[in-house]
Amino acid sequence: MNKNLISTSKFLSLILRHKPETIGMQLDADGWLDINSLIENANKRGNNISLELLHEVVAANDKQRFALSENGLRIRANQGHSLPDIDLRLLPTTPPNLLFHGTVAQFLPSIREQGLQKRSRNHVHLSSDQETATKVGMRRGKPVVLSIASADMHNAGYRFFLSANHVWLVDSVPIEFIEFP
Ligand code: HQG
Repeated sequence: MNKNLISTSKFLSLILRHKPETIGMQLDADGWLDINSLIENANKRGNNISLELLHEVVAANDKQRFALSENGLRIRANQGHSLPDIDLRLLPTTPPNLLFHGTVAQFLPSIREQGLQKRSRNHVHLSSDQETATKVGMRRGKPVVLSIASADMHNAGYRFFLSANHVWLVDSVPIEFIEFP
């Protein structure tokens, strides 16, 4: 993604995951925003976004962070929200045997005590491959990848959701399902 696409993607993440009030807006209960109003409100506040640029960000996004509604009139983030009342209406899904979580060493003592917690987001994020988890961990320093016994966890009654961009979402991961490296 080029610089303009990256900064617009970051701006859209802010609006669609965390702080729509930055441009005086509120998301629908299932996370959608009307695209025309988004562009209008963003531009009113000095963010230079066109419909074309927004479509380019959605299509070119390295993680497919955003989705358009079927009629193309609305946009939402596929995952990563911190806004408490957003329900993406994802269906509980059976996970693979193992999933992965990328983190850093400084969090391990607390993770060993509490398991994985969602912290400021609405879910704990897990990946189906170690490479993605490594990249997630790298955002904070030297990555540490934890293996999660997701099938066992699912059998124990925990619900898993798969976002439209293939991120696995859970409410928490208790320590007994975490394998530390
Ligand atoms: C850690 C990015 C101490 C957890 C990525 C993580 C992802 C604990 C941090 C998405 C803990 C939360 C999410 C505990 C968890 N004690 N630390 N008990 N439990 N943690 O950013 O998973 O590029 O909310 O290990 O690719 O890092 O934005 O979660 O380090 O998919 O699209 O607390 O964000 O996607 O950090 O990243 P985050 P995450 P985007």
